[in-house]
Order: sequence, then C-alpha cells, then structure tokens
Amino acid sequence: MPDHDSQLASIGFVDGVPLPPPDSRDVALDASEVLAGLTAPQKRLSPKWFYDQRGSELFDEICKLAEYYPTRTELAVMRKHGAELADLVGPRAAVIEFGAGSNTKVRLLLDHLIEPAAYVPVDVSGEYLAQQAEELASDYPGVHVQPVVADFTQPFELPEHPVTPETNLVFFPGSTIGNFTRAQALELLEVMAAEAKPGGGLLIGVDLRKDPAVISAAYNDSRGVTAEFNLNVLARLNRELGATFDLERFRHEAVYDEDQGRIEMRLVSTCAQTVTIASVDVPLEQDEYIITEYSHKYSIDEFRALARRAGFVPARTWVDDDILFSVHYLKVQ
Ligand code: AVI
Repeated sequence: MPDHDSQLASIGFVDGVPLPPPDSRDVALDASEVLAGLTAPQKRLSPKWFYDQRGSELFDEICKLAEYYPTRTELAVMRKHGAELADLVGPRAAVIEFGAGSNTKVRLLLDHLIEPAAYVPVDVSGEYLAQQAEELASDYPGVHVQPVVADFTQPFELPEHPVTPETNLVFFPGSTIGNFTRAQALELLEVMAAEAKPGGGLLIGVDLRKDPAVISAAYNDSRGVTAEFNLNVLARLNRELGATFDLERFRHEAVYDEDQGRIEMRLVSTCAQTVTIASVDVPLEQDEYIITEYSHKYSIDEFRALARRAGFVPARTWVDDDILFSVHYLKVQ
C-alpha cells in the first residue's frame, strides 16, 4: 500500500489553496499542514478535514436538506437520462470513480450501463474504500470491483481486469469539482482525460450558476446543519490535535460571490482570541475568519470550455427542468 503521509502531502496546499479530496472519508489530520493554513495571512483549513465520522454523517444529512438541491437533482437527472447515457457509453465499460463517495450514485450508473465490466473506486482513504467496494462487489457479481488507494489529483496506474473493458468511463458526481479552484479543476480534468484514454469518457456532475439566493440558501440552511458541519472541523482539531478552539466563539458563514461564481465557507471569530494548536499560539481578531471551503458554480458553456482545454470533447449535457444542476458526458478522442 502506498505511504499514506506522502499521499497527503501531495494533496496539500497548491498556491496557498487547500486541495480537497472531497467525499473522502477520514483523511488524517496533518498538524504541520493545519498550522501552515492557520498561520497564513488569510487563514485556511482544507475541506478534506471535514469528513471524520461526524462530519461524514453531517454531510449525508446536508444532502437530504430541502435547501441543498445538488444531490437530489443530480440523482433525478441521472435517473431520467440513464438509458440515453448507457447508449452513448456503450457496452462493457470500466467505471473509474474519482473519490469513493456514497454508493447510491454508482449503483444508479451501474444499473443503467450495458454489461458494465469493472468498477474502480479511487481514494486516499483505504479503509472506507475497501468497505464500500466490498458491498458493491457482492451486489454486482458480474462487475470486477478493484479499488485503488491513490491521490486522484495525480496520475495513477489503472488495475488489470479479468476481461478487458471496451471503454473507460471516469465518474465524478456531486459537483465535487466545484471544491477545487478553476485552475485546480483544469489540472484534475487533465488527469481524468489521461485515465479515460482515447475512446473513453467522463461523466461529471456540475452545479450551475443561478439565482444567488438559491445558492446561498443551500449553504445557510434553516436547520443549521451546514453550520454544524463547518464548526465540526474545529471540534476535530481539538480532539485529534489537542487544539483549544471554543466552538461558542466561532460562527458559520457562507458567502456567495457572483462574479467569482463561488460560495466561500468561513468560520468567523466572534471575539479577539488566541487558540493554541500543537503548542503554537494562533491569535484571531474579532470578525477575522478562516476559509474552510470554496464551492464553485459553472455555466454550461464555462464548464464545457474548461473541459475542452483539458482534452475532452463535450458529447451531451443534461439538466433538470429548473436548470439547477448539470450532468456532462464528455469524450476523449
Ligand atoms: C462535497 N461538495 C460538493 C459539497 C459542496 O456543495 O460544495 C460540500 C458542502 N459544503 C457545504 N455543503 C456541502
């Protein structure tokens, strides 16, 4: 198994922006990476640390919230257009999922595809990956399930299968691409194009630009689940690194910047205070904030242009009736 620490280092901060391996569960905290983010001029924490046990439960709860439209809308779009997608992809595809998220979406995909040959979930969190893969393997005996423990932001070796698949289909649902900056997203799409190989494709869910009020509500839900999800990362730092965050002295904030087309999630210090992390004192002024996540939104044309730059040819884009969310199928020629 590849060394976990070196993988984590390679998915650390790029240009001062924390790279998330989103939907990864239980990515270990790295004290020096945490401190680098919290002592930078603009304080940051990587969204990859949201997903401890509690954070993963809270994220699952977010996905069911009335205001959080992406999950149910993407599932509805995939359900509605699954047969058309299957025809476009063709038979005996190997599905390569970047990040091992919930099994619901890949099940839906495998149920529609024509004789899917293989399923390759790729994630840094080996334990979670193995558990998810085991469940899928028993329910889809005809599909060769072969998890790969790797940092998917870097090129990785694809496994051999007992029967050679006819095509590769990279799968990246959930608009997780939005948690990367646009420059990082381009690099990630390039890795995806390389893994899909000529003749292969990418099926990706992308949240759309829309009425800012709708986007803002999705990240500022009335039940406060997103606030709890955001604050939970501080509880995790206290528990795992012995940090001294008082959760009562921080509040959740999610601001939509329409020009940038992105939500910026923050933890705002409600008073002047000093927090200690791994024996390092970190002072915060009143109203100073820590950025914990970006969630970028794209227009259809904007996303297609980005994908083209990465070597894809857009084949088909599906959206829901309210044009909230897009699912793109793109090919590598
Ligand atoms: C995982 N990711 C696509 C979610 C998003 O919408 O950016 C994470 C999330 N953050 C707050 N709510 C959901």
